[in-house]
Amino acid sequence: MDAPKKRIFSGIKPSGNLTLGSYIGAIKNWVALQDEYDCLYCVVDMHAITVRQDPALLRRRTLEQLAQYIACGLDPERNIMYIQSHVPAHAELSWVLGCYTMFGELSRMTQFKDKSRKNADNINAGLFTYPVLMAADILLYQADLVPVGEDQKQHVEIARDIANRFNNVYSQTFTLPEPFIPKTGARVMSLADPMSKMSKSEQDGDGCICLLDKPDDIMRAFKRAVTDSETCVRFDKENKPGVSNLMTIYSAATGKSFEDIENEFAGRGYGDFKAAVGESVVELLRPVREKTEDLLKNKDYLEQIYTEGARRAAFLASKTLDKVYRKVGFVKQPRI
Ligand code: AQP
Repeated sequence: MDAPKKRIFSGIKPSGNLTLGSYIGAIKNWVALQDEYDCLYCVVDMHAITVRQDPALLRRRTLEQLAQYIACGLDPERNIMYIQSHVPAHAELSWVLGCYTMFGELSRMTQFKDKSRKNADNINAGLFTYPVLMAADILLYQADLVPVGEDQKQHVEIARDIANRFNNVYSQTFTLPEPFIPKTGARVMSLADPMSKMSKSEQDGDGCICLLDKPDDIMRAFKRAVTDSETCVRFDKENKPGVSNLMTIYSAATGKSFEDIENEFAGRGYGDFKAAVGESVVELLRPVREKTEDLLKNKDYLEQIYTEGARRAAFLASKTLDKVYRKVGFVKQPRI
């Protein structure tokens, strides 16, 4: 008999339009993993409200994000695809796990420090306990692997620490998850400021490419991308962050190695290079944009996908939550 497939959980918060960073750093890898693993891919809307959101926009983006998952190649039959707030077990487990998480360890999370700096007028408790909800997302499904970018690695580590603590107190309950970090394209930087990450919630100006951007806008952003005062296309993250970022993007879009790219543009200026990167991204995103537009015309189909996804996720989640409630000493719930 075949060994059971390992399980993967991952999600993206609909805090802005999906970017080229979300695609290269997360979704592209998810697509590659769906054959080999048993995957749950979630739109984590509960995480999005740690930063103030416009309600109508959040609702729209949540559905658009689900449509974009499918348009990028995620198959709703093979994967469980759903919206986090549709499965109450995420919030329920999060409360329990919060009682097994230390104030000190949450205070050390770099994302909390970053986001507190950026949202100084709204440093809410949700922003602080975000990693506990993320631990619940992962541990509910007994996920073995969590594909994340470098910046989220610390959150998977804390999920592991919480799981370990709980298992030590009550006997084996949770699988200890491992971060799964892709070898290339792990971090896509802003085109306008290659020292900062390309982020969904910072989409002003030409630094950010969104999956639904039109070809002209994409080409314009790449033409304006910040490089350096040399003219040589060479991968050197420290001294040439702009060019190295463009090489990472070009490599992810075309499958070419950094060496191939250096050879292709040897003796040619940055103008040619930037145009080639822009064109490769236009072609990469064209089918995603067209398919998303089609899917968004069929809201009934999307509703069918997220309803079925939530049903399948809730079934798996209830098994873990029942076990946890029993172990911590809650009286078995009556049917109400
Ligand atoms: N620029 C990026 N390069 C590589 N990977 C990225 N990811 C996001 N941006 C990049 C990866 O996408 C996954 C989901 O991200 P998320 O939305 O849950 O959290 P995030 O990393 O905080 O994303 P953003 O775009 O920066 O959102 P905001 O601006 O709202 O905080 C993760 O695996 C992440 O690494």
